[in-house]
Amino acid sequence: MQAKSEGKAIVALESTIITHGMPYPQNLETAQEVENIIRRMGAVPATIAILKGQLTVGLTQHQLQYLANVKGVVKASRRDLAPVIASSQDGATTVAGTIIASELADIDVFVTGGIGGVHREGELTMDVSADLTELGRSRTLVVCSGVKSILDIGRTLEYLETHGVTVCAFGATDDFPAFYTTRSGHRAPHRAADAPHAARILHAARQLRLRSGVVVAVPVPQEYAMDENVIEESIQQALENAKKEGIQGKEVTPYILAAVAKATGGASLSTNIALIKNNAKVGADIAVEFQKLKN
Ligand code: PSU
Ligand code: MN
Repeated sequence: MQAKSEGKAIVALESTIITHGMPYPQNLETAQEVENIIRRMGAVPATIAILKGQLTVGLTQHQLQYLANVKGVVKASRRDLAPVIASSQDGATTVAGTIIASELADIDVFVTGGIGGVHREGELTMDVSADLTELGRSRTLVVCSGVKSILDIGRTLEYLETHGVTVCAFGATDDFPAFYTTRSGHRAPHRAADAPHAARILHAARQLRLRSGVVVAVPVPQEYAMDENVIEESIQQALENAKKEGIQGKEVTPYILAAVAKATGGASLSTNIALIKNNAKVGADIAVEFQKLKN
């Protein structure tokens, strides 16, 4: 990759959010805007996906447009990567899948909206996102807005602790954010006060040769945050419907995301778009700062 050989700061972006997380055309518009924000911050965006069996790091505009529109893209987490490639299929990488590709491409920072987690009643269903185990065995720094309250946030934090993932709340807060809302009521174990601080944490982790990741959790800007009660009500409803309809496995997260967006009349989608743009700014800032420490 040219950006790599020139020593530029690169920011990885996932593609499941494009194919399974947002409807067209907002998915494409958001993906393009996020890339532009990263460029304006002086870094290079690299959206990652599998195209006709080819693991592609740094989609072109044309490839981005294709992915945002095409049907039948496989949501690809760790377990799915090899079969999708072997069958020459299109695959959208989840956070876990994108982390694997980022490591292969030697990209240090990855920006997304929300990571997967331990699902509510996960102690019974054992539905725990592979994103969490991947964070435990990768060196990537992931910028996100915490996990959605469709998940069990307390247990998600416990699971991350078990796997040795460094979790930091970003800015002047200790509260781990809950994606649509700025606070989850759960304390993040650490704080990264600003981008240089986050970069120093990543640098220290590298010096220690830790083979585990860092999560930088950035709360959605207050003016775009949703009302806690409104969001909780639509989540409850969505979870009930998912159960009734027998939604299982990898379908659960996309189903609930779509149901919540519908129930909130698109308000959750606007919040989702606002927070990922803000995360792109923070992530690019961290990548640029980290690049300085590396050189
Ligand atoms: N959360 C979101 N939007 C998303 C996802 C999560 O707010 O698009 C996607 C991410 O790609 C994440 C995946 O890695 O869902 C997690 O899916 P699962 O819960 O099935 O592991
Ligand atoms: Mn799952």
